[in-house]
Amino acid sequence: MGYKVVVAGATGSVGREMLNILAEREFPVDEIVALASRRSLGTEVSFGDKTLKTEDLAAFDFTGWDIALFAIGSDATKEYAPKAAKAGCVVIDNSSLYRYDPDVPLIVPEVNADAITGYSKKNIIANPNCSTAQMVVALKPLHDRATIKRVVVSTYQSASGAGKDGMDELWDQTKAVYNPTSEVAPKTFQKQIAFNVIPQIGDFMDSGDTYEEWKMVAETKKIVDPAIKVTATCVRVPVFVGHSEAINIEFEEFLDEDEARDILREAPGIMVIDKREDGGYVTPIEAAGDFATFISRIRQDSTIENGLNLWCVSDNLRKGAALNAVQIAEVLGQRVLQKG
Ligand code: 11C
Repeated sequence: MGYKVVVAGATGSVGREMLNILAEREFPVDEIVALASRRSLGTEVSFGDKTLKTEDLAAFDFTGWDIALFAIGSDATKEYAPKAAKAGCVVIDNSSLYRYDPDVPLIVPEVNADAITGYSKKNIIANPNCSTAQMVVALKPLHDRATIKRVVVSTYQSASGAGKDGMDELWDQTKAVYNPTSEVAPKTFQKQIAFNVIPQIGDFMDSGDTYEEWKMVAETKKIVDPAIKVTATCVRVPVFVGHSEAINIEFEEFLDEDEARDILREAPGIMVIDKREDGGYVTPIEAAGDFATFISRIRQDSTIENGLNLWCVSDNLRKGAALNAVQIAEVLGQRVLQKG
């Protein structure tokens, strides 16, 4: 016996990946429905070797459905998540709406799977921001060994973090660079993204940080440890899929780079590719389509007593969104619902 699963936002980049990953990981599905807004109604989406026709989210009755994976943005989530949760369907939500709610667990299964029991307060579980998810997978095993005091992270985030519109803008602007008569003005991004980098992801806050930077701080504290100090600079780069991060970590205790490499090699969800030679590291194009968070360039930071630097790359649509949501569904199934 398996689960009755809903994927809401099934025609978006993350929703499509949710369906792919449910099929790839052979999640025990008895019945599945792909929901979309009226605008994309009837669009066909793949689920393994099957094709599903999307149904209307606005008219859907969640009664009798076990798990709903939501990839519909905060506004629509505000309307539909309480409706689904009230009908007894556990919502795993990819938007930021519930992430900072103390009554909603925010989960990265490799890090804090035990928090799953908190789901019952609202019948909702939050999926973190993509740039946080891959970073905390790397931080947790190191924190367990040497206690992290402070993290300084700079991100290099792909256009797909802004969905299909972001990828289309990068594609169209790139083509237009070779055809100057067809200039494509920035719309999804604040400045030209093709052949450029943009040090803004999300709106500015009073502190001068952007919302994306604030999320990395707040989410790391909620998922790993509130005592960890984080400062982030988030940058959009002209890459289609795969977020990269240069992470500087200061520990309470000394942690040797070789020991850190060994710890990370053994840690769940991580692949260490760290050869000190030309090309002996992972780039986003290689991480795209994969499940793993890749760690490279592990080295001592000799400017502080207990410091390390590393390079962290992952598929933002997968570990950063759809894969993590499906992993949460797996934990929910195995530990709580126990139907599969
Ligand atoms: C980006 N990280 O790359 C964002 C996308 O809070 O789930 C995901 C936003 C979020 O633009």
